[in-house]
Amino acid sequence: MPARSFALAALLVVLGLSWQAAVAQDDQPTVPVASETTAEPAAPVAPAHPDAAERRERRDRAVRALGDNGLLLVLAEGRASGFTGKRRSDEFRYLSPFVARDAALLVYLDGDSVQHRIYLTPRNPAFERWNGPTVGPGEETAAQYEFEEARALQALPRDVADLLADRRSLHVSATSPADGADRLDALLAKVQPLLTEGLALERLDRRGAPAIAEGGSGPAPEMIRSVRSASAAITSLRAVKSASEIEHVRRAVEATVTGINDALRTARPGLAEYQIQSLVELRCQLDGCHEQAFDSIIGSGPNSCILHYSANDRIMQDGDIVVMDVGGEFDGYAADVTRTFPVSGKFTDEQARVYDAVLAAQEAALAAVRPGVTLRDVHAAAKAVLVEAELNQYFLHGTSHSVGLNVHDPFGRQRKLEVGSILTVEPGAYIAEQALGVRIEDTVVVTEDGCTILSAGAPKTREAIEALMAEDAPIEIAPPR
Ligand SMILES: [Mn+2]
Repeated sequence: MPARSFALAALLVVLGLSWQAAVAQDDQPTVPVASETTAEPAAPVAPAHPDAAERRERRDRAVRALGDNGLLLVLAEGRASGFTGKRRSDEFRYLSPFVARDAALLVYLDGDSVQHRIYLTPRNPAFERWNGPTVGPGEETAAQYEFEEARALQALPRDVADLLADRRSLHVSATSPADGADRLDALLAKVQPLLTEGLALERLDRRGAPAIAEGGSGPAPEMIRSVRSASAAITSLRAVKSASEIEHVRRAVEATVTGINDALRTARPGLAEYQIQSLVELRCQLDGCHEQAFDSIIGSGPNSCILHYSANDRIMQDGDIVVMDVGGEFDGYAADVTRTFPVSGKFTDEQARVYDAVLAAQEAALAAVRPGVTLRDVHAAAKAVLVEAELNQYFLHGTSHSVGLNVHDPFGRQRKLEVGSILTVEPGAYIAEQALGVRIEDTVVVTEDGCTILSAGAPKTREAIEALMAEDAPIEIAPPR
């Protein structure tokens, strides 16, 4: 770890110097290099962060979608974990170019223009000595990340109270613990006494009804400041991906496919599920994924029927079928791909029968994906095939979910797919009494006349899977016992 920190520091120095060189070339005032000064080295003025402009545009659209003198507050919070993603508040990540603990975004309409502020914990040299540099409030941060202001977190309650003097609503993104619900309560308790005299906060639930029943003699309507959820507006934006988001997911899927294909070449009876997991995750990381988007599922034999199996501690046996549901995460964006294979390299007749039915269902569902249909329509297409194959009773979950910053990205139940929506298509059948589970899952992006299968590089027909499994393993792995 120390060696790594040193390498990072060296890299930062190199980047700083090359940026200064670029400035000099452009005939702009030259920033003094460290060797010309005897005092502290000049703080490098960082160029704008590559994600800053797109995040700013998202905030613009979010706040304009709110109407009503749009005032949007987004809190960052700690981590939740599990299958719904292990995220620092996704809505914060969607709208902020960097992740910070104990941070907030405050975005508001000011006449025709949108003001963007970020609130951060002031930097602390003692903390940074142990934990590394943090991003603090100040003009440099504001410039680098495209905010009008980067202020100290302490100023947030006062600023919210001031902005509420002439705005009727505060729209908040903090509807789950991961999105900072606890911190929102604490913040609002600080805001209330700072409001202009006579004004009162009123929490509304997700449907816009008062969360707490009003007494007979509450404040006059014009004195009420409503606290509403902004999630519907943000979710709506997240349902259609930008070109850069699609590219991020594509990178994550590509790394995942490489891992799956290497796993297929490597799997054999006697190896442990976790050895296959390790190989997939190694490939993801080598291909640029910092972490996995969710806990890898390598379920062999009976575990193939456990939908969220993640212990991955069984030794794979001859005759087992294996459900491998994995996804790398590239710069915050998830992949989600499942392939099912026989650990011996050859499907049995019964495995083949179920496998082919699930594959037919998946192909029918893929054919149904296009702009204008709902996730329910896609599910119906898969279901019809499995009903016909008399396997519907073993189909235990939905066919599709949205994918993005979260492996289970939010997506309205009634919402229609649009060009740029990203979703999974993943029917399955799980016959527990036969220890025979099959799931086939692709991550796809909706196009004008259908979809592009981002995970098409991983084989799906029985023939293609068996052929790949017959290839040499890319890495020697010995059975653990
Ligand atoms: Mn999935």
